[in-house]
Amino acid sequence: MTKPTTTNTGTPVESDDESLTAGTQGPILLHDHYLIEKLAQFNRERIPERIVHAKGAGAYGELVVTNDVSQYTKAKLFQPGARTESLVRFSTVAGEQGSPDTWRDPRGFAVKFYTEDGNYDLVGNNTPIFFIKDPIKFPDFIRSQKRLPGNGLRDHNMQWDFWTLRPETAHQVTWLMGDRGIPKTYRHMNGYGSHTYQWINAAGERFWVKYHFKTDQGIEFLTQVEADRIAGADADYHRKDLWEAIERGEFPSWTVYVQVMPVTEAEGYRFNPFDLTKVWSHKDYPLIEVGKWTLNRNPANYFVDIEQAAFEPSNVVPGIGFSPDKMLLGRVFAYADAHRYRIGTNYAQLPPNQARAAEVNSYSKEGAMRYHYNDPSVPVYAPNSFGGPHAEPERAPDGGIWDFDPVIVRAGYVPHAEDGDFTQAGTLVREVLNDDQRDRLVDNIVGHVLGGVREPVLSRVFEYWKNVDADLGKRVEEGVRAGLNGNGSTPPPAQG
Ligand code: HDE
Repeated sequence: MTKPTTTNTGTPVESDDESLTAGTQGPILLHDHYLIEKLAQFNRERIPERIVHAKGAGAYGELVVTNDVSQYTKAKLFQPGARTESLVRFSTVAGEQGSPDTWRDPRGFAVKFYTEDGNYDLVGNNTPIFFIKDPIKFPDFIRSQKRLPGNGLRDHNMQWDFWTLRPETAHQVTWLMGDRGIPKTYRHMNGYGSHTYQWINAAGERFWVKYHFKTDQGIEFLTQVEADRIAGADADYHRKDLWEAIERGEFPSWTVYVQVMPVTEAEGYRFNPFDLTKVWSHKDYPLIEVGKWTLNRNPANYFVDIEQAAFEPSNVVPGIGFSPDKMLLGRVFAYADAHRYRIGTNYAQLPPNQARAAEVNSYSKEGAMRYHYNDPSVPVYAPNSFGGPHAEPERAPDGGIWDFDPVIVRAGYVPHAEDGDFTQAGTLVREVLNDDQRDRLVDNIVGHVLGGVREPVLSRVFEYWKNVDADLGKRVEEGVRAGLNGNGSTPPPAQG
């Protein structure tokens, strides 16, 4: 027996098929408020898509801690045996909401943990690094990866113009143009916190940490040819794969590890440990197992659970803090700001964003779409004499404190002994990739560059890759020149 259709306020409706008119061919009547409600609601069904990471997929799951890392952190979700409900959203970066899942792009790996001390969000990617190291470059970087202002088209020349003018991008671009740039599915890729975070143990001792989510499904990728074919056949290939795997009861899982660096070692480490374009060698700081993270429940409603999900690096809990990584500190501001704009000021009251294991006693009140409110007997100001919530510094996350030189400057990081824009990209190419992976890297770069890169950018591309690795750069230049008109000549320089 189906339920009766009602208006949004529960009044049964006369018809979902015919509008109210004066006679069968007369005017539609203004007081057909149900018709008006339906059309007005339809016009307002969309919220702005995420300005980056607009296309994605998500699921619920849980983290089970399998090792004792309490010597490094007092965070309750990381205590031995702890089980914590979790939500994840995987995504691409540059594509709009309807874009193909299999475009070459880093993948978002945004994890929310509903801990008993409030929500903890670890908003990472499927790569341990990123293109840039200062948040002030982020709008410029993203615009160079999206669409030209005139014709609204994406443009490889613009992408490579930015990348080759900011050489710190080389490490991430090497990852992007390699096999990791197009994962076979969201289940067959690793996740990383990417930034350096701070862990604080019960004794108040501090450690720098990096998170690794290693897929238990194994790393698998799509070649550019496979990805292009799939993009044409099914734009939602990765979203469908994740949904169907969980529906089949084939719950994907990842083993969570951390690298731990004593705070006293940061200054002297051969790479700047807070530079988001760099990794820490696993030889220097081996992976320490933390637990098993499994996805075992599909969202009940895509819009409510995933489109309205709000992940923010500012959501940290006691035992976890920030670090001098400027990109992390920029994100600590930006995400909640984006959510207030994109979802609405009371977004933390929506189902996927509500604290589940912790009680909320904030002094926030009113504002658009509010539907949870404090008990009217609780004062709406602090301090107060009537039992309102009060801060408990000893319980709060201390956000992470660290020593620094307080002189105010606008300057890049001071390079450490082995820091360099191309150092780790070169190590990746020469020591991590095998011959087949290097061959595919060259092919992918050549194919992407042949997609419209022109002088003066083209010469910089060849120099960029020769700086990463001389042989790789030589192969890229040969491949591109052979591809351009077949006789090595290059097209006229880009106009304007
Ligand atoms: Fe994001 N990023 N980001 N980002 N990011 C957003 O938040 C931003 C960066 C990442 O599935 C936005 O709600 C700034 C690094 C993921 O909902 C926005 C900077 C990493 C997601 C935003 C960065 C990420 C986002 C867009 C430079 C990996 C999707 C809409 C300082 C470590 C989360 C939104 C989801 C989303 C800002 C750089 C990952 C605009 C300012 C580095 C996975 O707030």
